[in-house]
Amino acid sequence: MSEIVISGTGLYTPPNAISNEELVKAFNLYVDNFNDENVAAIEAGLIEPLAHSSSEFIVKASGIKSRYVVSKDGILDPEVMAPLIPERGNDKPSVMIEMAMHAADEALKASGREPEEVDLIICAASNMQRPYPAMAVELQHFIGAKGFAFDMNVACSSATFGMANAAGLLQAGNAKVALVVNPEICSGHLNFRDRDSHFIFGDACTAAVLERSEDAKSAEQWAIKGEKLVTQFSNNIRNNFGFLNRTAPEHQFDRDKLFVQEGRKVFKEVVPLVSDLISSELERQGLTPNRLWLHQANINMNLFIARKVLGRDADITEAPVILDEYANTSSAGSVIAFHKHRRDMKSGEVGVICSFGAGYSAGCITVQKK
Ligand code: CO8
Repeated sequence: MSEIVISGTGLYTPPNAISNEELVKAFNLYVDNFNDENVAAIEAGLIEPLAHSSSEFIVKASGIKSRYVVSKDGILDPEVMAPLIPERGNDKPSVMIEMAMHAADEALKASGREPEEVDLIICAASNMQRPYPAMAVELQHFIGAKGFAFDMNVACSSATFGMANAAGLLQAGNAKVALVVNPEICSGHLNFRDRDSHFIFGDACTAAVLERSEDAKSAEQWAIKGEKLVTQFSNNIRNNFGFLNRTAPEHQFDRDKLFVQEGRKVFKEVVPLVSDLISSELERQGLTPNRLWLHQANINMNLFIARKVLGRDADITEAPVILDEYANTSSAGSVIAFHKHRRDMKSGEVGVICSFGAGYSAGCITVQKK
């Protein structure tokens, strides 16, 4: 079987940063307005007053200090509390694909490939801007790629599941140059009025080029030594938005039509699932990791997982953190960590790109620098 390599990666970071302080200020204004407007009902005991959020809590509970978003103003307007992204004509690249084009451009340049050499595109993300035509086919059109393209959604694990699928299709001879993009506009499905989760997510897009080792020509290549994907049903992270919502109009805009989670349960259940996945994969391959590029949801979660896998505390270079700056960018997170924190590694060193999230789903790609 041919060895598959990652021959280039790219990252698109939206231009608008929001600090915890800015986000909390807007949230607390919304809370004050709500409590003022409902003072009579609150005093009568008919509804509970809303509570303030705090930057200190956010940093302590998650490690998140800021995030980037596609559109900032609406999120910080207590009357809106959502990004405002105007619709575009069908002849223009959609927002997700514009992000993907930036990330793809960087990844293709790094791999020494031209867009027209790409013959497989997978757009793997936790939400698609529309059901059809596939986002990936739109990207294929706008960059002038050949072959075939399709979308897949495995929530936060979309990138690793996408890479594993691309590797399989390359190995089977269905394509020669694969591009996997992960445009995540998490701000579009986050409830900025929910104190428990308003701080969790940010927007970003990553891209990776995969090809057979014998075809690759980039200076830096990462051989895929193994892939392991797992899923296990859970209602603890859920979003019930979908095409049937309008068929039950009385519930169309309920809270569960955006991201909802039982964060503490997720933490407890996913840490062992992921630690076991990475450890068993490395044992099966007889490899010792030099680096863990983990999904970027929560710093405490990553410290736990790294400690279980390594059998000791990881230092910051062994399990790099980008969630402090980017927050949780869903499937893009582990790839951002890989993209930004690998240049110092030497030939022969091994790392694990590992994602985990809703489903539950977890994906683990072991790579070795050539
Ligand atoms: N400010 C101040 N206090 C707060 C706030 C706040 N904003 N929020 C909650 N509190 C309070 C609570 O009320 C509670 O108070 P009390 O103790 O008096 O009851 C206290 O703080 C503790 O609350 P929690 O138990 O909820 O806090 P945790 O320590 O558990 O931290 C976290 C919450 C950060 C959410 C944490 O549980 C966590 O990170 N869990 C893991 C979650 C995770 O990894 N989820 C993966 C989701 S990503 C995914 O799958 C992709 C989905 C698709 C993308 C969607 C994009 C929108």
